[in-house]
Amino acid sequence: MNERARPEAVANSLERSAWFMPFSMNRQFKKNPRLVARAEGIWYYTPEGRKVLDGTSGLWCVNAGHCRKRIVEAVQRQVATLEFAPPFQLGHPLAFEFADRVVKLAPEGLTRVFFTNSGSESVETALKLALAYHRLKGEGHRTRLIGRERGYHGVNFGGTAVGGIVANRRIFGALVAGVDHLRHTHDPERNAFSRGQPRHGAELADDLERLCALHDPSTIAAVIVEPVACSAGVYVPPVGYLERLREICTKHGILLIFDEVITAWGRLGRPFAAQRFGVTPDLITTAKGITNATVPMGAVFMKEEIFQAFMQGPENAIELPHGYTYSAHPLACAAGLATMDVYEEEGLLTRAEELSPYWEAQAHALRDLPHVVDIRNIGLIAAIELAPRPGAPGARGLEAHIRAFEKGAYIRVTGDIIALAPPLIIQKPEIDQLFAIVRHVLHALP
Ligand code: PXG
Ligand code: PLP
Repeated sequence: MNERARPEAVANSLERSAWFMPFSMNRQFKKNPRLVARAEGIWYYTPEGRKVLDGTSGLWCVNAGHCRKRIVEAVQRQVATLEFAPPFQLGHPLAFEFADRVVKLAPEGLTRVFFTNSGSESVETALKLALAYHRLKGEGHRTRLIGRERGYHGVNFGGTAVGGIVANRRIFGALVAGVDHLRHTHDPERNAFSRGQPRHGAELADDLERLCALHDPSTIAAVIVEPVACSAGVYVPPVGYLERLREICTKHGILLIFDEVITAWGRLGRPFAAQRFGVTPDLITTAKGITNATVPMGAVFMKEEIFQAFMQGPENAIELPHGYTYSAHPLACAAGLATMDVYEEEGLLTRAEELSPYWEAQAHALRDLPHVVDIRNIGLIAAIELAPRPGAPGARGLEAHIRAFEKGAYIRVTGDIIALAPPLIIQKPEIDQLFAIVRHVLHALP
């Protein structure tokens, strides 16, 4: 056996590793690494063979569970048949087939799709489409982009700028000019321990009117929000909030972008959160679950009218000077088509709706455990917010994450908020197992 096949040998020497890990505590992690070497269904396996329940679908992306045979085999066949084809001025059949397949699942009116390789690239693409669309319509004065406090829109320049997580922004300078932010919707005083959508806060959408008054609405190109803000700690939209945001955008000719990188592909019991909430944006960004994370891919869905705005010039000119080397990569398209087969055959795009009442009850049963100050849930997502240790925000959350891994569950924490979002194939006894581990950890946690 060579070194590469021996994970223990890797673990022993990680402190000197060349890998600059993303969004990680590099030095601390490499001293005491948590590794997984194999996965199947809802389970990860450590190099020693210990089973760990994947409570977060990887990073909110492995919606159909790990190493699904059908997807794996589709990718294996594709890599041996056509491993790459340029997407600029050349095509391969799977790209067209996949595009037509996914738009059928999209909210009514979002009829066209642009492929990227990640959520971050989807966000950049959507923001650029919004700016270009207005210019093509003779409204080039619409240059401002509006995000929201606590929003996460990936890590590229545009997405970092419209994002609203301070820790992700402050060391990167001025970012992009002409960006402003709506206030966030978190209101624990009125809404703590809400089940599903909180009752209070629809009026927070009127903050967009404040920004319109400040900047003049004719300067604003687009508003981008996550229907459920997942990354910063799971903030479910108050009843009526998204509807109100939609109304104000329509009134002022502003494009509404839903960033559904996490919420699409069944997480809320519908293919898209837009369908779950009955609010249709002009553009939707997705990634992650579109290929069950087997091969990186992202996609931006848009209304027909936006697509058509680009199709007006001479036919011998490039309509959109934008795209990625790996847009519609053959392996991603093959993985995506097989993923849609699995989602459809197993009813996974609506399964979260069936599981949600049970999930909600199990989550809220943690209410009286030590440190718990709020519990939020929707679809197959739950957040358990812990009180921070005095003077050490995040320490309790991190310790919960480490202890849960030792006890056999991989759970995501952001600061002192635990976020759970298991694969959509999870069964009720496994939901019990996941919450039993969280319960055990919270009881023992100082
Ligand atoms: N938009 C949203 C709403 C996201 O959740 C991105 C954009 C960026 O996607 P990429 O594929 O470029 O990472 C995301 C990604 C977490 C976590 O632990 C969340 C994401 C990524 C990594 C970790 O909450 N969301
Ligand atoms: N930088 C250089 C020098 C390149 O040539 C390219 C693509 O050709 C890129 C960046 C963009 O890479 P990608 O298309 O993979 O995003």
